[in-house]
Amino acid sequence: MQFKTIIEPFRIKTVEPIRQTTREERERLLREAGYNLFLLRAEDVLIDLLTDSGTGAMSSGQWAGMMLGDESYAGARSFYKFEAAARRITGFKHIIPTHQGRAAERILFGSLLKPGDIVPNNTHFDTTRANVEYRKAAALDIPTAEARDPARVLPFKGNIDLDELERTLTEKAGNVPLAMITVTNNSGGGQPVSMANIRAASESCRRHGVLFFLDACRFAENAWFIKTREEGYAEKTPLAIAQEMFSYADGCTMSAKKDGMANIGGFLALNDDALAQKCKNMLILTEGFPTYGGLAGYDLEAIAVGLEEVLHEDYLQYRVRSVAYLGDILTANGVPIVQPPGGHAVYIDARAMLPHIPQEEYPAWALSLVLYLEGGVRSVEIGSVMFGQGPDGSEHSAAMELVRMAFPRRVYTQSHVDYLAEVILYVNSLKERIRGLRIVDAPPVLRHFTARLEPAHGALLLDS
Ligand code: P61
Repeated sequence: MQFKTIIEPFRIKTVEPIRQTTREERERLLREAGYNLFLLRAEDVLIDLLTDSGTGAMSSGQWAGMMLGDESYAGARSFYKFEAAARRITGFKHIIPTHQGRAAERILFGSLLKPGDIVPNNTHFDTTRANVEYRKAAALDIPTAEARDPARVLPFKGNIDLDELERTLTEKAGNVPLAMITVTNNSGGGQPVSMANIRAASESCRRHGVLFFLDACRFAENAWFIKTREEGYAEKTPLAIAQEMFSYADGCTMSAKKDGMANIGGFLALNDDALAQKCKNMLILTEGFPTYGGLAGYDLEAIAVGLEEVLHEDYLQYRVRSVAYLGDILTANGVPIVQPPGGHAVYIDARAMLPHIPQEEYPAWALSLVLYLEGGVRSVEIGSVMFGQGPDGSEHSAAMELVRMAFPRRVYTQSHVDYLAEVILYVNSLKERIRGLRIVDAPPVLRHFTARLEPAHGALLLDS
């Protein structure tokens, strides 16, 4: 290749205006939203990095597919296209559409778990943990020890701790109906899992007669990291790598809002006939008939095309590079981030950046608010507001205090990222002045979505 600039591998056919607000407006909006970024109106956000879930831009191929949507209740043509696309990648026998990832989780765990069971995972994402705990089972996070050090640069920090997995399967025999690996490891910094780790975890589960599932939301990004970082995979296509990843599993849950490149959708896929039947029965109860599962025919079409496009090498190269581009600027300027940058997001290590704010005052939450206040940027806290509440309502500190800036797929350009970097570096220059918060009001589960907070030190987010 003669030129080294990695360009966005698309041109833009439709645009959506974004709106500038003033700092004074944002100060008021934050107060009105109970200092919770989830409670802002999206039109009051300039650059929205709350999530990469369902926020991507669809391609002309996907929009064209939407017009082909077959809206028949049973046996729609769109379902068979969707099923073929998901099966080509995963190889699983039963492909069960759901309206999004958490519906697949609820159905799977509802069919498999009983009170007192344990589910090991490299790291459960919040909805996965909540769905396990809702069945009165325990969600056990066992990432590799090195993942706990945000500053360490290693190729596969998403790996599961294989010794811990083996110990859990041995000591808790009879109480572990399934083990999971989340690719990439979202709560752990968007870090990839190596093929060797997936293979070994699968072998361990098979030896113990325990089902092994992938939480496959970001399978294509994980495949790209395997291609570029793991020996023996450089010459393989992302599709072949993804197929190998899935070949070690008995099934997967999938949110098509991520690497399905769609705005809504998901699926549960698995091989076991009896379990699939049980899951389909539950699907009919709350999601819909098994050939649409809570989705419109046009959604199934968009996902079918998205699953094909997400494995294109030029797309994956641009995707991972655009995240690393921000990570590199922050690192060069001394902003502590989870290293190396992940596949879908850059995570600022708020505990390292704001050592003066105790975890009980939610440093990552505070930082996310100041990024909005100063630059109109919306990120998400992955820390003690999101994960600091036990199923019994008790309060404890999360393992890490992170601010995640997730990149919607194919939405922002390099100048948006340059602006973002400028905002973060400016906020970094104010960091000693940032103050913590307290929770005023919160629901018993998944509290970060609706909690209301207030500055813990008078009316100040930023001390003068
Ligand atoms: C996200 F603020 N993730 O990362 P669903 N597994 C994994 C996910 O990342 C995931 C789901 C399962 C989101 C959306 C989100 O508090 C939040 O299709 C690894 O969203 O149901 C979703 O898939 C669930 C954002 C979820 C949040 C919960 O941004």
